[in-house]
Formats: sequence, C-alpha cells, structure tokens
Amino acid sequence: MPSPYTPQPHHRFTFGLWTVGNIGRDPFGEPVRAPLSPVQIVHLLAEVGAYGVNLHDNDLVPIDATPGQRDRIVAAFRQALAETGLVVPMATTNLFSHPVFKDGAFTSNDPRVRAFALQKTMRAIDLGAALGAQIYVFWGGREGVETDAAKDPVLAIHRTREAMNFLCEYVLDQGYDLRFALEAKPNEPRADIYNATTGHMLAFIATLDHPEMVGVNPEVAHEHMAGLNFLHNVAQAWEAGKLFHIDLNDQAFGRYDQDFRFGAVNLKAAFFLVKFLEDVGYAGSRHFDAHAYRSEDEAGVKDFARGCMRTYLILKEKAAAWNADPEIQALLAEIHQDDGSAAPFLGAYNRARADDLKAATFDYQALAARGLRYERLDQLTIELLLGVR
Ligand code: GLT
Ligand code: MN
Ligand code: MN
Repeated sequence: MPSPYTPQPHHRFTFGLWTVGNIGRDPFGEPVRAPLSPVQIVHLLAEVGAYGVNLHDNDLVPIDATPGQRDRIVAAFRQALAETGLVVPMATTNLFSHPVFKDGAFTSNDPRVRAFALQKTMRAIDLGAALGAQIYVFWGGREGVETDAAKDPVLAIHRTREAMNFLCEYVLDQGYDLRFALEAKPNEPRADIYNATTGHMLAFIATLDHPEMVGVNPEVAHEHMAGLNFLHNVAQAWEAGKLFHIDLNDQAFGRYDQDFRFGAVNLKAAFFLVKFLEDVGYAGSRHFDAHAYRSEDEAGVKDFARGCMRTYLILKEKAAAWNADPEIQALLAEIHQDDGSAAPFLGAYNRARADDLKAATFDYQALAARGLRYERLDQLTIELLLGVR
C-alpha cells in the first residue's frame, strides 16, 4: 500500500510550468538554474507525482513564435502529456512580462494595448481549451499604477469589466467548457494593483454580464502580503460558490513576494486551510504556485515540489486526526453547547419574535463571565501539529 503521503491523481496536485521551471532570477541577481523545456518539466512533474500542469501561453509558446514553430512545440508538449498521463486543468495569459504591458493590459491607457491584450488572451484561451483546460486564470500583475496621476481608478474598473464581459462572450461564442478564475494581489510588480484582494474580486464579479462564469483563484502569498487571514478569504469565496481554483504557497507577512513552498512559513495557517478544503470537499486543483529557493539545483527543485505535496498530505492527515480527537471534540461540544433558551428569539425576523425579544431578560453578566476554553483548544491543536498527540 502506498504511503498516505504519496501523491495520487485524485489529490489533484498541479504545478505551473513557471513554478518548477523557475530559473531563480530575482531583481538583484541573474538566473541560478538552466531553463527546462516544457517537455522536460512535464517529465519532472510526472516523476515527482503531480497530477497536472498549468501554463501561460508564453510558458509554452514564445511570444514571437511562427505558426509552424507553435504547432511543433504544442505537438511535442501533447506527446509528453500522453507519455506521462499528466493533464492541463488550468491555463492563463502572460499579460505582464513583455514591455508592451508596462502600464497594464486591460487597464492600459493606450487603447491599442488594450486591444492587443484581448487578442492575446483570445489566442491563449484557444490554446488552453485545445489542451483541455477547464479553468482560465486572470492575474493582472500589471493592472495598476506607481502614481495615481497616471490612471483613473474608476476607469480602470470599467476597462477591466469591459474586457471580462468581452472574453466571457468569446468563450460562449466558441462553445468552450471554460470558467474564469480571477486572482488578486495587492502589489508587486506594480506599486499598487487594482482589485487588490479576493474580496475585491468577489464584489467585482457580481457586476459582470456573466457572473456565473467567473470565480476566484485566491493565493496564500497574495493575501498574506495584504496582511489578511487567507482562510477567511477562501471561506468567503467558497460560501459564495466562487472557489474555482486555489494557488497554494507560503509567504511571511510584510515581506516581498516570496512564493515559498507550501507550509514553509506558517504551518498553523496551512493546517487550517487544508482542513477547510478537505472538510468542505473542495474538488478543484490544489495548484502549487511557488518556486524553489534560489539556492537549489534541479534535485532541489524536485525536493521543493515533493515537499509541497507531502506537507499538504501530512496536514490532511492531521486534519482527520483533529476531527477524530476525543478531547478536541469534547471541547468543541462544550464550546457549542446550547440549552435551547435562545431559540425562540433567533432566525428570520417577524414582528412577534422582535416584540418577545425586546421584552426578554438576559443575564449578560453571567454570559460574559463564561470562559470559552479557546486557549486549551488552540494548545491541543498545536500539540497535535507538533506530533505529541
Ligand atoms: C505569476 C504570479 C502568480 C500568478 C501566475 C498566473 S503568474 O507567477 O506570481 O501568482 O498566479 O498568471
Ligand atoms: Mn498565483
Ligand atoms: Mn505569487
């Protein structure tokens, strides 16, 4: 029997071509690893046990490739997928690397750049759909400003909406089985990026012509960069029926964009995230949008990829143990105790209920005096995570 920490296809572990393919360039230093071809990356991912591989258009096909070159590259990639059994669950567009997008793509002040961004995205959608992707991610890394003198923030919302509505219609017109997932980030590479958090994205989606086609792709690091509780953002997206995809990695609060291995920084937050995804039965990809430390060679890249999946599976096992722990469950039962006395007052509004409630008496001093035992509950959680339970 395989170890419970061995990745299996049903775990839905995926990596982008750009993640294990990251060559370790940073703003201060040159690459530390030789580039791997998309075919090599597919084989590497198969070797470490991933289920799928995601891509930007230009991770696979260079922006200046001729149609003939493109066809040869895509054929070789398909062949690698067929040989390994890997699938392509998600695709996206690179609307941030080329200098043409230095002032944004859909929000650029130049209408020709906005039109080019739409054209590039339609072609990338065609590529993604041809490879079988059912989720299409939009990460607007350049959709922002360094100075608010440059761009009208309301106009930026209008332009983003126009682009999303156009592209939803394109997908419908083509008959593709594809849903969009919008990914927020507060800053980096722009000083400030529009729709900075998953919550902003959820509000924006409700204003679209086809909101049912559009959900979110929250990323751990991006919400941590904004100082937010990632689990709460994910839970809100889930409750709204909008958790179409998720980017797992890790990130210290208040730092640069780190994209560390899943669980590398905040294990407790990672634990409650995995527990949530498993408890609610999230069925989508667990996409590791991260990369190996700059200290690593190709063997270290495999250590990184294996580590992401192994940590997820260990935390999944810990979540099951938490749910089955008699002392933790007894504490939860105590915390959630209910003598039924408030039931007549709670629920939907009606006049009689409101009148009864206004007339009722509460011993609020006694309620306030009750200890809630969260210290004990958290300590038990920590001990479980530390392996002493
Ligand atoms: C880029 C970014 C990620 C996005 C990718 C999708 S590309 O690496 O840092 O968070 O998910 O465009
Ligand atoms: Mn991401
Ligand atoms: Mn990121």
